[in-house]
Amino acid sequence: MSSTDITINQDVHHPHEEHDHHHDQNFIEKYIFSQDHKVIAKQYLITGIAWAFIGGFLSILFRLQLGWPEATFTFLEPILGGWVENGKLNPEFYLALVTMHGTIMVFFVLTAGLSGTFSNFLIPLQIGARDMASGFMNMLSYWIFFISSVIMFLSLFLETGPAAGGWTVYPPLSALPQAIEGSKGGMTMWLISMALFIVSQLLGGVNYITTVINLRTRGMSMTKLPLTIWAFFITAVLGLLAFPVLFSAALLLIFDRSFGTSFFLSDIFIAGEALAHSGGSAILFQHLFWFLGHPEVYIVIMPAFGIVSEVIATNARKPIFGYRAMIGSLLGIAVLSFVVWAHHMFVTGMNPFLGSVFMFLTLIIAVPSAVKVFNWLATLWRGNIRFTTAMMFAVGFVSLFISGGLTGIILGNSALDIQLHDTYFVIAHFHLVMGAAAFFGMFAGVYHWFPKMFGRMMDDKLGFVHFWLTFVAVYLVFMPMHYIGIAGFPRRYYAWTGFEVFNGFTDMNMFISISAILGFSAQFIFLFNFVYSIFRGRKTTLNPWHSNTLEWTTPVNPGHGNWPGEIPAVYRWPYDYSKPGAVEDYIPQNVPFSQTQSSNLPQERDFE
Ligand code: HEM
Ligand SMILES: [Cu+2]
Repeated sequence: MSSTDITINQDVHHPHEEHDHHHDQNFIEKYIFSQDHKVIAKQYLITGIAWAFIGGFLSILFRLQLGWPEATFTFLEPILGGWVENGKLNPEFYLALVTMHGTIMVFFVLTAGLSGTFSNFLIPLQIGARDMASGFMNMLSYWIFFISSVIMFLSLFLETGPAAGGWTVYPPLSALPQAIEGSKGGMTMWLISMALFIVSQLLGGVNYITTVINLRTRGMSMTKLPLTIWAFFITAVLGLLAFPVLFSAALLLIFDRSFGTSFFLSDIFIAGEALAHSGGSAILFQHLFWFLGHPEVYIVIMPAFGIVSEVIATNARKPIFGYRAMIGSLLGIAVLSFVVWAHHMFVTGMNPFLGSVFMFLTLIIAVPSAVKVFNWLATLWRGNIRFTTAMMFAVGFVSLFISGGLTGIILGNSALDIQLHDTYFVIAHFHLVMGAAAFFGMFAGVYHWFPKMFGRMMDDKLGFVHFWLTFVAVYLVFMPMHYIGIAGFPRRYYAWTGFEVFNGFTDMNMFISISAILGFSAQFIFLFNFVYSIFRGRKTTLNPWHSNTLEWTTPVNPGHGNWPGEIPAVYRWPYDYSKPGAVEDYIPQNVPFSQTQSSNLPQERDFE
């Protein structure tokens, strides 16, 4: 492969002179099988956006059913074929829709799309490296993800439909191919897709970790790293430790389904007939799933923590408040996230004493979470705030994280959770804190780093409309869900009109569905702005947000290798905003102290 002869050398002074007139890469090398982290980041981003629209569309389909349970939707027939009969969704297909929606959003959009995009884009640019430690493995990681997502997508075209066991694929539904349509071929494809996805995550994660540890530029000590990099780094460690557990669970499930083992099946009778294999435990699968599953929710949110810290500090023109506490709380959350998994299993009949241990550990997570929230608020406090679109989304993120985090404290109490488990209260909790908040982090990141990615600016007016519609819609969708959830409204029910108690919620369900359609439609404003701005957006200047981090010291359209000459050395931490005595309200990390005499007053961070 020709592009491997680009030696990316950290120490040579002008490694890119020869690179520029090195033989021309063809289209495929440059844009398809690229090993340039910036191109790979864009591949992740665009794939993630495509998945987000597919995943979102699926949720609109099932919201139609929930919002108008008596209506017939004949217009769906040409789109969905046999899955709609006389304008009614097939109930099993409903379950498949919920499953695909959750899987796509959690893994393909918020894990691969969010973490993959920004870890890839920012790690080398912000630490001062020419690329990832292994460009080849990085490319492999994207393409394995891509293949895995295509396999998932193709399961939509199976006659028996895609997997229908929920995004957590609990056995026995997932282990018995004869259980329902959605536990047939679709489930096998789900498991194979996830196994490949995990391989891609591990390849990516090893690369991120190695790069952060080994390829930092001169002067870039760990305590001078931007918080984005800290967040991506810890996220990668979480993935590396947690994903293999789901991998083994998926493998064992494949064995149970296809090779007659019984890891997750116990004495099960189907139509009075005992199952041939017995002796396993379905609960074991839940332990394995949630040992990944809980860290996973932080794998989703942590990159957003990092992005939001950067965007808030930059646009409040203030040093981030409590830099060390921010790192400490990331580490604290990371460690704790491994010891709370069973709070998803309070109703599995576990010993109440064990439940109280998990309750205790769960509630402690609120402490580092609150540290982060208070530090963001303290950074905003008396800031010289610029309301860019990215800033709006970052502040929106803080709002959503608070709203969703509070209900986590309620659910963390095992006695309360027994009431609330598997109701819409849980749906509301995790959609606010992980679904919507993580999306807001992603939007903040896209609007903020778009100029660096594409050399042009996104339109702020459209950005504002996009923000406000999305922000309002998110609350209109998820706030009422708490209410019906407390009343016991269950999740994953295809039809609820048969239950007299729930018929009082007809209007509310319709309201939620209308809000969801509004929120989904608003995303087309983003899509338009994104695509239009890539080609027609206003051209950006070198450092449009007057930011301190290293990515803004590269050319507007950096080539492979990022800096044409030497990589800049780093002298200061990334948050020297509005320093007393300074000429400008920002001093980039690569400015030596000798150039800023007047602002070199003893300041907390200068001694590091
Ligand atoms: C103060 C912090 C938090 C606490 C105490 C907490 C607690 C809980 C508890 C106890 C449950 C289980 C409820 C049940 O199924 O009956 C739960 C569900 C969930 N939480 Fe949280 N949570 C917190 C923050 C978060 C964050 C930050 C995220 C995501 C980034 C998140 C994502 C989820 C998800 C995805 C589920 C539901 C999974 C499912 O059943 O499909 N939580 N949370
Ligand atoms: Cu959890």
